Amino acid sequence: MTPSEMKNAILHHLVYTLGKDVSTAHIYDWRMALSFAVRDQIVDPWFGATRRSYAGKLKRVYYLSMEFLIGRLLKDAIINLRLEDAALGAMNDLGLNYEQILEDEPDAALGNGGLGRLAACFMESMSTLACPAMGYGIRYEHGLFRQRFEDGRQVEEPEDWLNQRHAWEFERPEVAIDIGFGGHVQEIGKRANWYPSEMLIAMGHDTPVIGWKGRWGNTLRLWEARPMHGFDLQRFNRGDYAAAAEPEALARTLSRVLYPDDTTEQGKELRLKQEFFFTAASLRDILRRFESEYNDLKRLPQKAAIQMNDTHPAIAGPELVRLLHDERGMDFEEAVGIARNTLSYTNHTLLPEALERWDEGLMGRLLPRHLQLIYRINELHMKDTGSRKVTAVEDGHVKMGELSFIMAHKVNGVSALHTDLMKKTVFKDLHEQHPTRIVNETNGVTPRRWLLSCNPRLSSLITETIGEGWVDNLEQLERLEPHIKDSSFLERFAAAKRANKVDLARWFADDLKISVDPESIFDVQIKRIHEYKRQHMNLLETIAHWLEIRDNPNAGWVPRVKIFGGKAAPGYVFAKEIVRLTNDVAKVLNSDPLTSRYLKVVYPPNYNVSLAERLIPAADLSEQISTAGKEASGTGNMKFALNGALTIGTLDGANVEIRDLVKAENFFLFGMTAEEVMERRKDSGHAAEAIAKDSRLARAIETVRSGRFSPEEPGRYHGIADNLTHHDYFMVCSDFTDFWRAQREVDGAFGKPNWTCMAAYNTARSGWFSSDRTIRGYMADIWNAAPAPEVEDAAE
Ligand code: OAK
Repeated sequence: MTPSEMKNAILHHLVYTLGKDVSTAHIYDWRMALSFAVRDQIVDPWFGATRRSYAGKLKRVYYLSMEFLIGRLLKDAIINLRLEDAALGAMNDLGLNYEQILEDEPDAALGNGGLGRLAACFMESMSTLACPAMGYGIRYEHGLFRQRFEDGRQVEEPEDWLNQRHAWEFERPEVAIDIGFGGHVQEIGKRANWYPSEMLIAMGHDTPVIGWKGRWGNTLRLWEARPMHGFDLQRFNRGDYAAAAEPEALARTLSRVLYPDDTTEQGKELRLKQEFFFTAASLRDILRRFESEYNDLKRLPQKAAIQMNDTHPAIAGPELVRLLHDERGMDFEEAVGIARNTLSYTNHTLLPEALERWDEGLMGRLLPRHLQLIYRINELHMKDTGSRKVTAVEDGHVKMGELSFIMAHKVNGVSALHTDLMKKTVFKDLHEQHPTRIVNETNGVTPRRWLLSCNPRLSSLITETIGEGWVDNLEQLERLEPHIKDSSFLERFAAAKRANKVDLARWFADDLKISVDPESIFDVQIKRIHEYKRQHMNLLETIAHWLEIRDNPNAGWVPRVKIFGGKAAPGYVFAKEIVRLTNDVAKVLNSDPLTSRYLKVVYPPNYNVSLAERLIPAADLSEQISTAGKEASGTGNMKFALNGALTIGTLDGANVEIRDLVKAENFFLFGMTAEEVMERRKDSGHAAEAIAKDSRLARAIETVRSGRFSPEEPGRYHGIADNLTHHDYFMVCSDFTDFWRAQREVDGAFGKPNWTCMAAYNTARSGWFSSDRTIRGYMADIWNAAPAPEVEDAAE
């Protein structure tokens, strides 16, 4: 497409789709017009892919996920369709600012964090690899809350991305599926009919996901809850206006809002309803499609692979059995076998507070037939394994991890360490019974968004050096290695990083009114706020460092900017205290005339995908400092390494694999191993002991306790200080001393010529962390699916 063709398409949409005249169009109108012009280019390859899946009778992958943290889509589509020159040219021609238009798009924040963002990367990779697939989730009216700071405290505001028209989706009113809850079950022999007492409709909305060079396009189908009987006209006519709208409002509640808890389980009824709602709608849609093509349900596992993204869609097991057994008359054991061969399950955390358990009473009330089937599935499992241990139901609760395990033919962890721990801990017994069921698929990230799109300077340098093949064959980054000896390459590598830092510093100055020196170390920790991720350990180290600079302000300190980003779950009190402490510390440090040249703290509010795209390319140091054994994988860690940041990290999650690949000398390792953590926890005095041994740590904790950062309320942080001194489950104190040592090693290395070599090695050896590699792994080890044959690029 040429710039002038693009310009004509934009003008056409401005007038005929949006009904706006050039003279009255706002930035929103231009963005929508550009989005529609780009979307037009998606439709043909997207339809083409669908036609080929049907014509070739290809096996389809269905990715069921409660969350898809997709972020902005316009730039992604432009890049994958290679429309940058056309779009930029058209915008210039129209006298518009291209960057500003891209920035106008709201983030689609239909997820909390890692799990949701992984689902988004997977969708893009499945399209790039021409893996016929469909994502299924919920079209939340309100995605993850917006975070604002008020006196340093986190305030949550509703996110309303759908206040504006969403340019990328196609409404599918004809894809409307009845979903029931409650009611009673009528048993007929071993089968049963379920008569729900409450019904609503799941309506589909399709978003095309286009792969690299437009060679394939899959669909993300998100369900919206609609009332079965909308508006009550009788009540309205009687003048009871609020009651007239009630059934509608009630039904819509189901897709109203994303639960904002990241890895904490709340056990709320509405949440279980959401889970069943989207899972049941998706399964019905999958079976309908299958039955339109094939007439033998026994072939389901050959033609469909259904991935459960964590346990949120775990009800898929019993529901699929119900559809096959109760509704289609298949023998129960056969139905279980077919469901199992179709289903697989990814576990994303071992934190006990995240493992879903549903009260049997609640489950029986909402899903009476499913509870009966869960009992039968359990009995069958005991019979098959000869075990007398009831697995999926215990203490009046249905355990969704165990249920998922039993109903899946493969269960995967998301990093080598995590998979290993799964076998040794939460799924120890089940693993012994099914030793080949657990497999590892280490996470990955899409290089299109997380390098090509977010870091154009580094991307251009890479392409000029080794050609463009890396974009969909990321392991080609290895070819950079010989250039790491070449001083002109290294200079350009450093220059790209510096320019990204200058951009970020300008943004901090303009948007946050904080000035930072781009020559400083940009040290970044961005992720959900959680004790196991240990933002508070990072803060303690910052405080200790600050105190040391104050003791000796002229000692030639290496300047640093500590950058934090992340949201706390609204009900997670401790995490919210960490948020506030971070802001309070920033206030004191940034205004300290003795030290602020050397040390600043920046905490931009409302961390989201777009902010990550801005911060990661400018980072020198990536903080991956979770308590070993607690972070299942991490994916931010991969994005940083890929963009030439060095990691300071523990041997946790995928850090282990990152360090193996980028080599120990290019990674700042510290802290206890997962085994050492478990061992040390047995000693109840571990925190006190660690504090007694490290005067810097003791002083930092005392400074927090003293009210130095909260003079107007000196007791504000006693809770944090007490927790660290007496409890410290996440071993902040015990790892602090080694963390401090590693940070000083960073100071020593930064600014030396070798730093750029280390950074470049990180980029050159991160190719394995492409989500293309991960998806190939799932296709081979779990889905038994192949890419569509002979696919050609649609865009050049
Ligand atoms: C969210 C809700 C329930 C269970 C797990 C999560 C979650 O986001 N887990 C995260 O998944 C990521 C993708 O696999 C991992 O990289 C993170 O380590 C993990 O915490």
